[in-house]
Amino acid sequence: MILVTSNRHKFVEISNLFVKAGIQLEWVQKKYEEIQEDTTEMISYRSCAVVRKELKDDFFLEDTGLYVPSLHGFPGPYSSYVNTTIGYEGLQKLVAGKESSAYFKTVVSLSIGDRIIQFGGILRGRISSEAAGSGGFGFDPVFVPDGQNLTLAEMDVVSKNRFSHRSRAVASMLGYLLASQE
Ligand code: ITT
Repeated sequence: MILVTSNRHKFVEISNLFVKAGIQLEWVQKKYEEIQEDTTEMISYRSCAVVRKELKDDFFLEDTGLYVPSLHGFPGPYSSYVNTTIGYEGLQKLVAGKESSAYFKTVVSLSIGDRIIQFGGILRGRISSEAAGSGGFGFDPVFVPDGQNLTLAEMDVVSKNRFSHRSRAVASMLGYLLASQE
């Protein structure tokens, strides 16, 4: 199966799950055109539809957003833009003095045969006022999952994969792929 992403961290996290499932994963490192939409589902779907025109083999990609309910869901579908502009420090400032709960949502879009099938995964937690850790990427240094004391950036890939938004979405897709192999 082919994963299309420009992000090496995503590849490392996902390949770890594929190794466990005994399915080979090939990485096509590509920055595809991300069409701005109102939802992570639509960004993922539309991106998949664009890449599908060039890539004839079956593949998947995923889009992830960080949603903060006290900011009315912001940055959500604008997470990429927020990450490259104000970064997690800017997000911490926006959340300061407000309810800090937040969640990541990953939507995998699998292009298989003549269909696009989506799989979702959510991780709930909160935005910490203190950044910590040097692992992971993006908002990981300020995101503390529910039931944990550490930020995602303080965890290794195997620990993050135990409960992350991405691992949940990919696990659903792997279940589908393994069932359709039988
Ligand atoms: P693609 O090539 O796969 O699109 P990307 O890095 O642009 O890679 P997204 O658009 O899905 O990925 O990510 C939106 C933003 O959310 C981006 O700035 C990431 O850094 C951040 N992000 C995504 N997944 C994350 C995670 O597991 N932990 C922390 N931040 C994450």
